[in-house]
Amino acid sequence: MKKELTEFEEKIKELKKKRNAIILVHNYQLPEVQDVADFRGDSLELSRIAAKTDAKVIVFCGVHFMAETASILSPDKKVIMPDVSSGCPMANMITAQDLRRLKKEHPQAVAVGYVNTSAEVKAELDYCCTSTNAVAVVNAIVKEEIIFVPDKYLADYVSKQTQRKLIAWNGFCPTHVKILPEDIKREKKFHPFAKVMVHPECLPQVVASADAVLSTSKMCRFAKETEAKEIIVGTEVGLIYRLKQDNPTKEFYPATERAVCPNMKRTTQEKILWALEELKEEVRVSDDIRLRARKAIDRMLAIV
Ligand code: CIZ
Ligand code: SF4
Repeated sequence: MKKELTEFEEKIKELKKKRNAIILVHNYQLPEVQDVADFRGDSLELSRIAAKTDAKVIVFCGVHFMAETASILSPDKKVIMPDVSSGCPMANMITAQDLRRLKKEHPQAVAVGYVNTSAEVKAELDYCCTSTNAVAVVNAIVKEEIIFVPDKYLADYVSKQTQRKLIAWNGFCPTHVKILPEDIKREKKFHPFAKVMVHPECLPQVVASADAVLSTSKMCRFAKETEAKEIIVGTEVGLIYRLKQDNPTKEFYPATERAVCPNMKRTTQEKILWALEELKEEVRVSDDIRLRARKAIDRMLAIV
C-alpha cells in the first residue's frame, strides 16, 4: 500500500514543481529524506542525473563535495544544498596546497584522487575516481608512479587489486573505520548463512573478511542479484533503508550501528522545504577551478 504524504511531503512536492526542481539523495541520507527523493544513488550516479535532467534546480541531499561535483558537471543549473555545512571529514583531510606539495615531491607521478575531495583538489588531479571504478582507473594508467589521495584504505585495497604501488595520502573515513573486524566476526556468528559485503573505505582487516568489497551502487546491485537471503552490510547504516525497500524478501544486518556519518544526517525534510522556498544555499564552483576539475572527471569517464 502506498504511504500517505505528510504535510511536509505535500509542500515539498508542490514547491518542487513550482521551482522546476529535482531532489537528488545520496544512499546514506535519512529515511525521511530518501522518502522525498526523485533519485537515490552514489555521488557519481547523482551527478550524471544532474547533468542530464531538464530541471533548472538540483536539490542535492548529501555532502558538500558531491554537490560541487554535480555543479561541475552541470554548470548551467542551480545546485542547492538544504544544509550547506554538511562536509566530508575525509575530503577535508587534504587541501590543494598539500596535493601540490606531494606532486612536487613526485614530479613523474600521475595524480589520482577519490571523488571525496574538494573541487580545488580535483583541479590538481590527472584522474578522478570513485569507489566503483578506482581499480579500473588505476589499471588504465601506464606510467609507473601513481599518487592516490586522500583515502589510505581505499588506496590499500586498490593497490592489492592492481598489484601497483601507490603513493597514498594519510586520509580515512571516520565513519567506516568504526566497523571493526570483531563486528564482522560477531555478525557472522549470529547469521552463519549471510554474505558479507563491505565498502573499500573500511579497515584492511575488515575488507579481508568480506565476501564482496563494493561501492554503495554496487552493493545495491549485489543485493538484488545474489542468491543469499541474508546480507551483513559494512558501510554507513543509511544504505540499509534502501536495501530493505529494494529487496523486501531479504534480510540486511548492519555490521555495526556505530557506522553513522553525522554529516549525512544533517539534511531533513524541513531543511529541504526551506531550501526550495529560498533557493539556497547555492553551491557553485568558480570557472577556473571547474574547468580544471572537469578534466580529471572526464578522464575518469573516458575509462569507465
Ligand atoms: O561516491 C559515493 O557516493 C561514495 C562516497 C560512496 C559510495 O560508495 O557510494
Ligand atoms: Fe565522508 Fe565517510 Fe561521511 Fe562518506 S561516510 S561522507 S567518506 S565521512
